[in-house]
Amino acid sequence: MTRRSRSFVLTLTLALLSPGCTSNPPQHKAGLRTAVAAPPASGIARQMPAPSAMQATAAPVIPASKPLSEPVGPYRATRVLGDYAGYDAVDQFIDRMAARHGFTREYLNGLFSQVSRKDWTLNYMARQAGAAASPRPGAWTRYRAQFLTEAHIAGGAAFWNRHAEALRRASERYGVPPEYIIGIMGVETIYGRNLGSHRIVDALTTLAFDYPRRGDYFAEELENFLIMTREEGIDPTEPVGSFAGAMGLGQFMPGSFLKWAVDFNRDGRRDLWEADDAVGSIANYFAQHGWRSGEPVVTRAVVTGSAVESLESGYDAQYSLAELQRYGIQPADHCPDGQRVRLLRLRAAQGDEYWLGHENFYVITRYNHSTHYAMAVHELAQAVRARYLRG
Ligand SMILES: [Ca+2]
Repeated sequence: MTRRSRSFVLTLTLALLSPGCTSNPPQHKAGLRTAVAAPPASGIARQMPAPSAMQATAAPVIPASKPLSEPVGPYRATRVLGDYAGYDAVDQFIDRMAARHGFTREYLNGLFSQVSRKDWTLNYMARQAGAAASPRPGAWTRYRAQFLTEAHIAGGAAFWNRHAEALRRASERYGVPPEYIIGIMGVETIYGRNLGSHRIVDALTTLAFDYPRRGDYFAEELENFLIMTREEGIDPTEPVGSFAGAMGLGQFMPGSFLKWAVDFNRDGRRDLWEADDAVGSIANYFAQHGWRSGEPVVTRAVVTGSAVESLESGYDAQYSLAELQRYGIQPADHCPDGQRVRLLRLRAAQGDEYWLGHENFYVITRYNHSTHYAMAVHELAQAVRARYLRG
């Protein structure tokens, strides 16, 4: 049996089982999930100008617990017309969506006939691919200045005041302090001010079929997006967001939406453009990635001598405190006992700064694989907290 026909049988089995099993979801869910390979998605986040949750792996998440609902929108065609006419890869993608998820080809042909190829995005991605990888002196100071602005800090304190109840509830349920939830939204979108205006279906289709370097990743996100819009009853041409397909206040990619978004205001929908759902979803994302309630994020390091320069640094570079001590590196404050830390070097305008990143720092990098990103979230969180408490 081919993979496609096997998927079709599984989908059919699922569709037949679902109606009578609402109180006991079928046990096929896990098997279906693992039937789809998840490619690594690292690397691209560092090349993005605006941070986003696109680091999350794009393994399609198959909604086994709900019966299939009808996709939304008046789309119907016998073949794809427009920008994506004649793309074999698009036709194959449509075949896969039909076999694996029960979409009709007529609907998807009609939908993809409405999609625009975004040449601006392709040109931008091509330029980014050649960008320098290692930070130059002063890089951290320049990066930080984009996010530690008055608009970010005052806006964060105002957001906290406006949404105090949801933030308190999320903090209690998931163990994540409000200021870190706010820090993510501040860095990502300035609390909804910069949500992006690119149609998600255009962004993901363009990157899936015209950007070979990461085409597989974006094709899986496109698959997740179509599942998401069907589950949530949204016309796929409606959602807008970043040029790379990230959505809402926290800029979730569709795969992250399916796995970690929550209906935190309990209105029956997961809507990441709505503040309460965004707050709960970001807190859930952190909790599911191992946030440790009550533990610190970073500790400043005091460095003696120059041996530190021979050590690898970055959010993946882990050491024990004893190892670091041999290289002249000590924490400036008390650190949690017995834990390994990550040695972080930030290239500030006044010289390099060294910090020790704890587990919670690493959790922030799961949102975007970047030391600069996680440090900006941390510093903004602290600045917003100070402003909020000042009143
Ligand atoms: Ca909701």
